[in-house]
Amino acid sequence: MNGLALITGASSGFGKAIAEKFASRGYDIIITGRRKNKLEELSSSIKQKFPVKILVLDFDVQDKKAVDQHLAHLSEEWRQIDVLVNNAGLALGKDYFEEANMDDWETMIDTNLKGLMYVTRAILPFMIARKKGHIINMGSVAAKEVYERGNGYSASKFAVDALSKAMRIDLLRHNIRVTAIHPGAAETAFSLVRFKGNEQEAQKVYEGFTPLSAEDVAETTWFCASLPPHVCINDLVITPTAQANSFYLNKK
Ligand code: NDP
Ligand code: 8X3
Repeated sequence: MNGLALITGASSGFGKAIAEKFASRGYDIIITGRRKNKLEELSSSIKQKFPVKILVLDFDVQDKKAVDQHLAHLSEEWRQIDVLVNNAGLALGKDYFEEANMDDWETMIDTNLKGLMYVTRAILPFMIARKKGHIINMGSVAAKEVYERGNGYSASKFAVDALSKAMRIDLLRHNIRVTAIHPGAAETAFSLVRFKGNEQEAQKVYEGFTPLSAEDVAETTWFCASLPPHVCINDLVITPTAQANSFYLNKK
């Protein structure tokens, strides 16, 4: 075993690819999400390929009690977490501020921001006791620039950016690395979730250019985690070559 990583939102997209990447490098993994069947499927497929231990935990990161029940009471073996990847998150809707659904705003803030805080607080005592650890927070280009109709999602990701900076300062005395990764357009279930199952709308997002893949983001996450312990990537923005930032996309 080369280490232990906990990856939230591992039932799909980036989290799934990150779990596979870490397992391929000999890491034991704790994989979390709400869809237990997806996590179990991933666990079985990884175990067929790599000799690693996997703990599946299904809970909603919005539910503080559930987060604590699942994470604060991990057995000694599963407390030795070297890397926490706070990846679980979503966008819901793409509407003008005055028209956006307030429940969508609340779900994004409760998941992307508060969920990340709950998970991190539950895990931190284990890292602090070991005087080491690496927290990797999944931000977005939407954490760097606000775009039209991105209001609530951008706000939640700006908060992730701010929190990553704050964690890096406060956790300095505990020798804990904090990295924020900010991807641009990547083809996962992200847009299908954002557009609430509307496949046509979701498909349009990725037309006319080559988006990032989940594997691209997993490779980058692994890169950050695999650097020597005295090196910390603070902030990393990764876009497709066809994308400069939230505004400029070179679509054919
Ligand atoms: P997916 O929809 O493919 O995956 C999202 C993951 O988050 C799923 O595993 C889902 O699991 C989990 N999740 C969502 N809500 C909750 C919740 N309440 N409790 C627990 N788990 C939850 O999208 P991506 O892989 O693309 O997204 C991963 C992260 O990357 C998100 O934070 C997203 O904002 C960010 N991102 C995505 C970009 C993109 O273009 N794809 C670009 C920049 C950032 P389940 O449904 O089983 O609970
Ligand atoms: C996802 C990228 O541009 O849809 O975080 O906000 S974007």
